[in-house]
Amino acid sequence: MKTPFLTLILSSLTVTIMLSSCGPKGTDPAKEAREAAISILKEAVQSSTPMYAHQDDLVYGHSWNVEDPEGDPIERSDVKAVSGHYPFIVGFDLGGIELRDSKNLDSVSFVLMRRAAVKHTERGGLVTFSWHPRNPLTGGDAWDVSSDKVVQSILEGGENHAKFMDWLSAAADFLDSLRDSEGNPIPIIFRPWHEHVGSWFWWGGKLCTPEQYIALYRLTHDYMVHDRGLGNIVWVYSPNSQISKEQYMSRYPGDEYVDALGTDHYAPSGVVGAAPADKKEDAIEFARKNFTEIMDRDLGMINGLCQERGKILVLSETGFEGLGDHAWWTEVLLPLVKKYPMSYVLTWRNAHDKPTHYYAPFPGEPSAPDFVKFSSDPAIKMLP
Ligand code: BMA
Repeated sequence: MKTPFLTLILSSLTVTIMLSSCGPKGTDPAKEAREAAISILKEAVQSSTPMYAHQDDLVYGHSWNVEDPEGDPIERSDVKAVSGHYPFIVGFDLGGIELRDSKNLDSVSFVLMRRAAVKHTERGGLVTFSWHPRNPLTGGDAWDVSSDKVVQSILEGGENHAKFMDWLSAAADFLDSLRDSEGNPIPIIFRPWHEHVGSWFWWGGKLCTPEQYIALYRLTHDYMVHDRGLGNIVWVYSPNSQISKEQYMSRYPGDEYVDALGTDHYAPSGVVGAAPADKKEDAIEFARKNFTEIMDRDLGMINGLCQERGKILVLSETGFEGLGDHAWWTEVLLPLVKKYPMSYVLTWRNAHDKPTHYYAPFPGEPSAPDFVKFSSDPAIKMLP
């Protein structure tokens, strides 16, 4: 039973909570951050000038790693060293935040990640987050597909639901801590539960039903947005490539949960790497044709969905591992990003501890001159 006094306290508490989520003059800084990001993303589509994005660009590169997470000036970037510009968008991965680890699955300190994300935003760029969390049922990693009961176990009513809500809470705490120098939330492009039609992550196609996947995406969205007030998030849906329209849509959480539609697809770099010297040219030819055909089919299909539903097209992950095709940027990627009106194209990380695991150039790398042409093409947006 509520007494009148309790009612008064509760209603003044409600007003206080409502006011504290609003900025001066009743504005909502989270909503404003989201709207600002959406308008940048849409403008890139409308003007056919996609933004270039690179995973982990500011926190390490091909042969370097930030040593001092708290004090580093966050100025180094392989992409900038080659082209003179930072990527417009920098990607980060939250894997590890679920257990409140101090570093993510690729050993990036979350303190550094926070500082880099805020700094990049203050320079005028945008940031995007993927998440490769551990397997909440087995304790293995995101790639542990030994059980098809994981998603079921974390949804409402499942034995790991409370544990999973704690994982979401840890991720939300981190995302909520991404604030500019005035304490306002920065825009966040979030891409949870990606590549989910294939079966290499515990949330993949053979590991849960479409209903369970949709429930997982909606649970994540609703918890972040409604329970945690993270209205600054732009939501990306990005299944893996080489799937039909029916497969693409079979696990779609709904238009009210998703802002951008994407796909992850990589060039068949292994074919080029394995070819003997006298067959390299043929292998490159094959890789170009194969990648372009698949991308044409997938981006054509997803672009159609974007037109139908008023969503933003993105190429959420791509690249040629090791860049064995030195003209890949202008011969392969550029024609594709010019053909489909996409908002951004993200190439994956330049590992500092795996010499051949890189997807962007660095000084002296053979595709660097071609990347300079790509990044200075009027169709590509780098950070000015
Ligand atoms: C993969 C590889 C791994 C990495 C993972 C998450 O594609 O780059 O080395 O741990 O992404 O970033």
